[in-house]
Amino acid sequence: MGVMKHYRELLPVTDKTPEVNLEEGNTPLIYLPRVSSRLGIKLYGKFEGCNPSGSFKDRGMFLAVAKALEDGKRAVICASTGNTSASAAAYAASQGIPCFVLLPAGKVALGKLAQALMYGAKVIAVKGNFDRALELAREGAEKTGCAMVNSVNPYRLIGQRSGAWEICDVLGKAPDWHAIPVGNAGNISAYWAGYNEYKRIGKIDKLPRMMGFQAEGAAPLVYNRPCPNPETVATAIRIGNPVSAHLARAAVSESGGEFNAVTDEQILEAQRILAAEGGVFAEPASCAPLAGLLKLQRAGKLPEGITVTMILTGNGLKDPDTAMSQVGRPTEINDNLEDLMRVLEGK
Ligand code: AN7
Repeated sequence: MGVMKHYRELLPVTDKTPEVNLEEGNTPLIYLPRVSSRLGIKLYGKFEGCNPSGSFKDRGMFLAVAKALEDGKRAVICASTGNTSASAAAYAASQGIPCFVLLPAGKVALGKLAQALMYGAKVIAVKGNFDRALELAREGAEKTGCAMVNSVNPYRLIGQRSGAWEICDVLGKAPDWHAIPVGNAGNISAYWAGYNEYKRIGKIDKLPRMMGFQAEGAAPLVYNRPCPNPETVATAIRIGNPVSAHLARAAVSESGGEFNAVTDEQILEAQRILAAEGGVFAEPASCAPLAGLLKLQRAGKLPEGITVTMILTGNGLKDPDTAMSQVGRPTEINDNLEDLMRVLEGK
């Protein structure tokens, strides 16, 4: 039914807000038995790759675009490591308004670039990193009056609270730990606000610990200083100066959680484990939390038996290049039964 209809009473929508709906939200919360037993916990993955543009960004984008239209804006602009641009482009297309996206040149996964172009956005490749592209987008928005739909737009984070509400609606409570990748730091802040709101209205009585995971080469929140040249295979979270750093720090300290860094190698290992032992294909950035849980377990810092939800923020299909760089190639055979039998019998 879409997030606006499902959670209307918790959202700042009025009779004047146009309905914007690509049937986002209501994504599966998948119990992962094999990965759970490896870790000695109850592990659920919230598969945000099932959203219409393949990432969690859709949860807030419908609202950012609806409010932009309500305010009389007639175009949207954003900077993006890929998923925000795909989402903005999709919702702008659905409403027939122009969308401008600024991407760090050469550092966006192929699927995301294909999406933004297919949805008809004006795609601008900036010779610089995401942080610089974001500054430019903000200046461009100010000069032109385009609606800025990065997570500095408050409606984005309000819509993204719906992920927390869905988890609680399914589990009947909040998890013990909420594990999430952190880039520009909006989503962890939105989830924390969402859990708190559910507690305030009496839907849950206990809040989770917020566990934020960053890539080692782009970990400003872990090391408590901006990272001028962020670098990681998880291009979605290749961000050195998160705009919502203050909110994310508050979420972690208020909840008794922590930030942790994982290496690219650990991220890719986690991506393979999630796919091959969980049956879920998520993009590299989305696998930082699982990499972190594996790391904490090895250090003896993962309490046994706890319930953990990890947010699988984007679909693995968005970044086929990174996936193919780690797996083997198909076994090729001639079109006869003998060749096939040799393979089936493992010869
Ligand atoms: C798959 O698209 O910042 O901490 O420009 O695509 O809320 O930024 C993407 C971020 C995690 C980090 N996982 O979330 C963008 C962008 C995936 C992402 C994050 C992103 P935030």
